[in-house]
Amino acid sequence: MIAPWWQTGVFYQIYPRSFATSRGEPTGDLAGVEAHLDHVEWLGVDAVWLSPFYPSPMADFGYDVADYCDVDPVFGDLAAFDRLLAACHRRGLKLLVDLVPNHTSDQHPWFVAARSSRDDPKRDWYIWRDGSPDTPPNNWLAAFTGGPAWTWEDATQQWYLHQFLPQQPDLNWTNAAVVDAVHDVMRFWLDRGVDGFRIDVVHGLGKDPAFPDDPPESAGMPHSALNDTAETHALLRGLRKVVDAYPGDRLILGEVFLLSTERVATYYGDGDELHLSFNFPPLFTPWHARRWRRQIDDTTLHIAGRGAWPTWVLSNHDNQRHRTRYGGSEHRARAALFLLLGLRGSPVLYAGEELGLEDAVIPDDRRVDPGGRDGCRAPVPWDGTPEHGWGTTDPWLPWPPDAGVRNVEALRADDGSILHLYRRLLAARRSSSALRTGDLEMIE
Ligand code: ISL
Repeated sequence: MIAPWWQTGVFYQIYPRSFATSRGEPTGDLAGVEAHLDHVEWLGVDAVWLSPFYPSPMADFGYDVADYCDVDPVFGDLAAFDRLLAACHRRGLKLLVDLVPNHTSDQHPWFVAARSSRDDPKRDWYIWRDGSPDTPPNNWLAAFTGGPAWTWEDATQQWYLHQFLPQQPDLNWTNAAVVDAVHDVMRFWLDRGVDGFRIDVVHGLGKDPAFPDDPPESAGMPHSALNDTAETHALLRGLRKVVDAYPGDRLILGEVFLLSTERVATYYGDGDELHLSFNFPPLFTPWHARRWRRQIDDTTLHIAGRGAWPTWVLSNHDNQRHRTRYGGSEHRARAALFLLLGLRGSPVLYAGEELGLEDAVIPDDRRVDPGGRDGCRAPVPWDGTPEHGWGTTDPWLPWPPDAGVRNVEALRADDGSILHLYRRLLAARRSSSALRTGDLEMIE
């Protein structure tokens, strides 16, 4: 059998706010992405994953979605999306959009209706509990705030659940109408021609119906890193059926943020849940051979061991860039690429790592993310001018370090740069079936 594209290809994550602007704004947009696809194609990746661009109050910079089927004016409009998708396809690039089904924005019309009254038909689309205003229904903690994962609604005298910010209420996936509504959202984008979805917090959808307290040994952990229930697997089989009904190998790549590879592996099901899953324990592993060896063995045992295909990722929009995490040395950033592209599985790159970018230093008065993740979201510098190709010297976040020399134009002009190393290694991987689909054997 010929391996599908998502098994042989390399993914490239674009965080649209920080990639490129077409109109000299402090934030990037879809037309800016389209205008820079030359870079993506030249680099030699196979698929783009685009972080959310939907209408959003931006409490979580787009992971709080107020309309799943439109584009926020900050990023453009649906026509701009269609142009970007067509441009990707013309260049032979696949395009994944980010599906955020665990929660909506509190400004989503569904939640606006749900919170309006206990009798509203949408009330049960979210998760409500009775109780007294001073005692949350259980001890679950929200991500980013560290406070309870429940907020008391005075107007209707109930708590609602939010595994993330209070502005991100969790949808109630036991309600069949919610399931149908999200399936329809998927069809909306599949019909437009997307090649699949990266699915946010996909392990979060199902909840233990007893809503038990999180155990004392995980005190301080957000519930979102612990939620791991049987209910979710049936829901995933449902999502999988939606994409499988379309021709052309459409993909679901899930974000399963559980800190055990053995548990992550279960979200592949029996080939009937996720095609691919992120697996973050390696991302959190320091640059240390023995520790990495253990992660690789774990992945081989648990993911490859059940006939599933692993993914490997070192950087994304939620974590310090790996160059910074590994101590800042460019030598190490280069070595890390050999590791990333040499392992058995599908690599996912994060835009800017090919420039060897480090996290930006964010002064206190420029911090905007409630989760403290601004550093890795600094705008990509395209050239050495003070505006770095953005048409403004003052983008939404400070530039990454050394942007005057560490930018696309300068590194492209230097054949020995890390950017050229990325391009050469990606080409080597593409031309070697051993690197793309071969086995992995460890040599002591
Ligand atoms: O970012 C984290 C810790 O700093 C993770 O725990 C993160 O919350 C987890 O990976 C889930 O992330 C996803 O969903 C969040 C959103 O803020 C992240 O950007 C997204 O990747 C809520 O939608």
